[in-house]
This record gives sequence, C-alpha cells and structure tokens, in this order.
Amino acid sequence: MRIVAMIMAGGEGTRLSVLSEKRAKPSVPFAGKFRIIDFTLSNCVNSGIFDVAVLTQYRPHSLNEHIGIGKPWDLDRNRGGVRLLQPYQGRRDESWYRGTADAIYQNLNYIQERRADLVLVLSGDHIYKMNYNDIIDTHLRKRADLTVAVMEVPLEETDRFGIMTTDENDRIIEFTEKPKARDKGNLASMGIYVFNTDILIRRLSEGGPERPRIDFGKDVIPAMVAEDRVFAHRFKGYWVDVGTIQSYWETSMQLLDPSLDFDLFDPNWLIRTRSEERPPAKIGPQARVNQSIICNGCTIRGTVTHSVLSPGVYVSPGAIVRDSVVMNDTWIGPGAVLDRVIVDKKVVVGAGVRLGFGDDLTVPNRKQPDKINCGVTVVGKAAHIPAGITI
Ligand code: ADQ
Ligand code: ADP
Repeated sequence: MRIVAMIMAGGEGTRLSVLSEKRAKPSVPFAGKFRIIDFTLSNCVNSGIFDVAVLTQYRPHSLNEHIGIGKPWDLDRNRGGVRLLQPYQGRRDESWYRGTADAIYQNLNYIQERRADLVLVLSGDHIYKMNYNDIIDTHLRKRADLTVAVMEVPLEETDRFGIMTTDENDRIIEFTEKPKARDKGNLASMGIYVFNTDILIRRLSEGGPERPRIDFGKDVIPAMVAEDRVFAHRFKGYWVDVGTIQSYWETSMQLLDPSLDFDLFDPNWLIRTRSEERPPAKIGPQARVNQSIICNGCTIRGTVTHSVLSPGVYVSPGAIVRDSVVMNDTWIGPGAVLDRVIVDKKVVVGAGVRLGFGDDLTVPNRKQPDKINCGVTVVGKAAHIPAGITI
C-alpha cells in the first residue's frame, strides 16, 4: 500500500495576528523549541509515512528554511522524503491556490507520479499526536472512498468546524462546513482526510463553474457525502487547531498543566524539530521559576511563573514573566513585568516596562478568559520597547 501525505501549510493565518505576519502559521514557534508543523511532520514519520509533501503559499520563507531537506525528521531520502510544493505561475489557470482542494488539484501530477493508493491530507496548523495507521485501518475496513478524522467539540465552538451527522456504521450522511446554527450536533471534522487516489483525482477533475472544487470543507466533502462512501474515524486524544491568538495562548498554557494528557516525553512518539546548538539553560541565584518550560540557552535571573520560554531568552534580575510565551533571543530588562503576553523572537523589553497592563485589554478576567478578547498582548518580532513604558 503506497501512501502519500499532503500537508496543507498555505493558509493566510491572519487570525494569528503579528505572529504570522512574516511567516506562515505552521512555522510559528510553539512549546518552546518546536514549530507548529513539527507535530504533523513527526506524526507522519512516527506512523511510518515517509513520502510527504508540504503545500505552501503565503510567506513560505521561514517554513522552507525550517524544513530544508527534512533531516531532523529523517525525511532526507532519495525515494519519498519531503517536498515543498509552492504554487507557480503558468500552471493551468495561472492562479495561486484558491483553496485547499484547489491546492491538491494543482498538484495531482505529483500524486500520480508517486503511484499512491491512498492520499492522506493533513493540516500544518494542528497540535496533536496521531498514529495515521489507525485512520487508514478504518478507511480500508469500511471500504471507504474518503475517511474523515472526527472529534466531539463543545457546542459553542461548532461554528469553527465542519460538523457532521453519521449513521450507526459511522458513515457520514450530512456535512455542513462551519454551521451558523447549533442544531447540527457537535461531531467535528479535524480536517484530516484519507482519500482513495483514483476517486480523489476523479472528484477534483470534474469540478467546473457549476461544481466548484475549491475547498475540501465547503465543496468537496459535502458533494462526496452525497455521492460516495464517506466515513468518520473517531479520534480520542488531545488535538487543537491553534488558529487564533486565543487558542495559541490557551494551548501554550495547557502544556504547563501537569494533568494534561499530552506527553512530549514519550520516547515512542518523539516530536522532532530543527534546532540550533545552544548552551544549557542557566538559573541564577536570585531566580524563581515554577510551572514553566525553559529551553536551552535561557538565562533566568528574575522570576518566571507559568510561562513558556523558547531558546535564548534572557530574564534580568527583578523582572517578572507570568502567564506568558516568550520566543527565541528576547531580552527582558531589569524590573520589567510581563503578564499574559506573547512575545515574538528577538524582542528587547526595556527596563521597568510593564506589558499586559494597558487600558485596551478589555475584560482580562482570569477565571474565565473571554472567548473573544482573551486579554493577551502580542509583541511582534524584533520590536524594541523603550524602558519604563506600559502597554
Ligand atoms: P479551516 O482550518 O478553517 O477548517 P481552511 O482554511 O481550508 O480550513 O484550512 C485548512 C488547512 O489548509 C489549514 O492548515 C490552512 O493553513 C491550509 N490552507 C488553506 N488554504 C490553503 C492553500 N491555498 N494552500 C495550501 N494550504 C492551505 C478545516 C476544515 C473544517 C475542519 C477544520 C478543523 O474545512 O471542516 O473542521 O479544518 O480544524
Ligand atoms: P522565524 O521568525 O520564523 O524563525 P527566521 O528569521 O528564523 O524566521 O527565519 C527563518 C529562516 O530564514 C532562518 O533560518 C533565517 O536564517 C532565514 N532568513 C530569515 N530572513 C532571511 C533573509 N532576509 N534572507 C535569507 N534568509 C533569511
């Protein structure tokens, strides 16, 4: 059985605000030393899938550099391995990828060349650990044309997902992309699909003005539910789509919760990444650190509570970092206080700066973070915040 994985890494990702202003969302640093896409790439190789394409579009530079020839994931191979597929002008209608299905459509040659039996379509924006052999088993057992990984989500979040109804055999009988009303149930698509290659090619190729084939969620899956054998594969485990500042920050904070069922220490399911050599983290005599992730190359001389620090962060004496995510090589000056902040790479926070205290932080309600405005302050890459100011 030949399987190719196609990782969608090209969405515009505007909801991640300044974090994805200069880099694609899958390339945003996460959990200290990783990037978001590391989880999906590692799931592929840990599942024994070594033929992986990454479809990029917006701001691919950082992602290209990160993935390179795929060495950290053991994907630097002559057969299979990892390929970055960038849209190029001159192909067919000379357009960029108009959506997820269109991106695959424009790369059907690639899939055909590989003589794949099954195509696994994945997203580069998700934090989870999944053995894809389980969904492939379901797909084969059900003799499905398409199998969709699904999870139950809270009813108030169903408008962010494709929501479906299944029959007693888990065959999908109705599918609505991001329903406005909450009457469709709470069984959500995780945006992870297994297709039989021949049916994928047929369905994408028969698109036209009256049968658009632009997005999987909007166009292809609803149409296939009506015509083909489409089944659900139920996933039990931790999974998040870190598409917004709110969910990025919440997910980072969840990693610090000792009861979270998401183990980054599992030797049988290592998450791999490209990382530079750095000296070990150094904790000074006056430092106080608790419930935090501290990476190599960090120097802590102040207080760090319930925070995630990427490699090379310097926390000066008297500085306090609380409920925050601080990315690589940021310098935090003496006496500065960071409260519920996401700081991108290479930021300089001047002495005595107070971040996360400004007036525009509507409802920073600690017990129940507001779903719309979570009161998180975000500082863009390489910003210099002059000493003494409050934001
Ligand atoms: P969304 O994530 O909102 O919902 P979409 O915007 O199509 O759907 O993005 C899916 C993935 O493809 C993302 O990783 C995105 O970055 C990437 N992508 C988008 N456009 C692309 C393009 N032109 N080229 C390459 N990559 C692209 C989807 C499903 C829902 C499901 C949720 C689960 O449509 O049904 O519930 O995922 O999170
Ligand atoms: P990110 O903030 O996503 O980590 P980086 O600045 O680290 O982005 O960029 C990712 C990769 O791209 C790094 O390996 C870096 O060396 C390289 N890079 C960044 N900017 C440029 C540039 N202007 N020209 C060439 N390479 C660059």
